[in-house]
Amino acid sequence: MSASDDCLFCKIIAGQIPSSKVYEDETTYAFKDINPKAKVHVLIVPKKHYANVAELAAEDPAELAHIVSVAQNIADESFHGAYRLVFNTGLDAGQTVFHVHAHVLTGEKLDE
Ligand code: IU
Repeated sequence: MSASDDCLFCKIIAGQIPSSKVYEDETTYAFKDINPKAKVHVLIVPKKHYANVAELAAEDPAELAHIVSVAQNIADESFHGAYRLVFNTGLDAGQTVFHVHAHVLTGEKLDE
């Protein structure tokens, strides 16, 4: 784990860059994706900086489980508990921001 001064999501969490907040608690922050791929597209991030989901799972599995429960709550409120949870991991899988984030896609029936 190495927090970077250049990390966009660290700056969003710190309030240095504006975001559309959906949920926040002591360890976790969730906000609307600026380029939504579904009716509801939320990013959930741990406040601590981890580069990707594998690093988070190894270093703080409880936080990973918490992120899943936050995703579940968002989907319960917006689409009867149905959702897709995606962690792009690595450049070649489409990861563009290297602060782990769960994409929660919900709010409508999703393409298979
Ligand atoms: P990715 O899995 O690393 O590709 O996802 C990064 C996401 O962050 C992507 O869906 C962007 O639309 C989103 N995003 C954002 O919500 N706010 C920003 O300022 C930037 C990217 I840059």
